[in-house]
Amino acid sequence: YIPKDNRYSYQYVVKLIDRLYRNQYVKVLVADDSVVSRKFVRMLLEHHLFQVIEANDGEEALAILAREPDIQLLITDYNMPNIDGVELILRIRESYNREAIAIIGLSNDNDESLSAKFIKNGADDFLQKPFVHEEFHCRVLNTLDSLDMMRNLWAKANRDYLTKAYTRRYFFTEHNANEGESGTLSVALIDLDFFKKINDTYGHDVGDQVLVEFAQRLENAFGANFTVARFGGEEFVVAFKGLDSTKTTTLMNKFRGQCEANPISTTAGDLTVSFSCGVTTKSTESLDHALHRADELLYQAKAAGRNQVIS
Ligand code: GH3
Ligand code: MG
Ligand code: MG
Ligand code: MG
Repeated sequence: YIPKDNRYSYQYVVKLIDRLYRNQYVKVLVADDSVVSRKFVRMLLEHHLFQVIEANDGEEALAILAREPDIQLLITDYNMPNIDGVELILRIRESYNREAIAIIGLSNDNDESLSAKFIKNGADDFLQKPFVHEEFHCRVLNTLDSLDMMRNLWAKANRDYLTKAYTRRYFFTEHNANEGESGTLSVALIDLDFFKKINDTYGHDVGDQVLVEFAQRLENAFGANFTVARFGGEEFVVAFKGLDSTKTTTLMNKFRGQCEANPISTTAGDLTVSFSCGVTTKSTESLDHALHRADELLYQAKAAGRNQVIS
């Protein structure tokens, strides 16, 4: 795999080897109506260890994407029956942004405006057929590097470093993006009870272990249509789409029971951790306003002796 041409830098070769290792887990979709062209691109990709899936037109590419959400790269031809490559990209970009999937356009048309057309409509890059193999590999590599970088940045901004729960920032931006959506939304504001005592007794590391496990339990507790975010130190929020506060309270109480019954195992032994919770349903008010109410209910739960959910 190491290029014969020794002008490549040591760093480039190291990057290539690292990339080759990761390529085994990367799915690439190749959409092209020409079997010869498709097989050729498959051969080049498989030479670099990628998992390749083929589509012989745009419709098939869309169907494959719908059932295989973990495809990282689409390489698409321009001229294809029914929908062409640019139209295909336009449709994909309606629901997949550049962090979701990278796209490279291909064509053997002599139309000089085609590369700009591809890129303006959502492709990350374009290659004129026939191309030099080395150029193909460089462009695929660069495109996937950019995708990785975008995903890393996204994760850093939107996932909490310690618990991997969503950040406060994600919680609000996601909600603002869906502001126009109708439907019920309930929020549960959670604060661990006497958490400072865990830190003081067993140390900050053990406190961290509790936070990680607690966030994981929240993430696994409620099935679909909910979002868990870490709001502050030992404070979490869960937003439930389509549930009123009565149903949300029932779910939170069930979760509270599970926490009571299952101590969290840490390096300092098994620790039973309880939490207090305020639950409310958002009306036409702002999210801030609803959270403020949830915070007051949480305060009441603390004042009433902790380890309870109040709505
Ligand atoms: P209450 O039942 O009233 O909520 O009591 P509490 O002790 O949980 O409340 P308090 O707000 O006094 O303490 C929260 C503690 O959480 C204080 C802070 O040191 C700790 N904390 C915040 N962030 C982290 C973290 O990332 N890791 C660890 N280990 N502790 C944290
Ligand atoms: Mg074609
Ligand atoms: Mg607190
Ligand atoms: Mg607390």
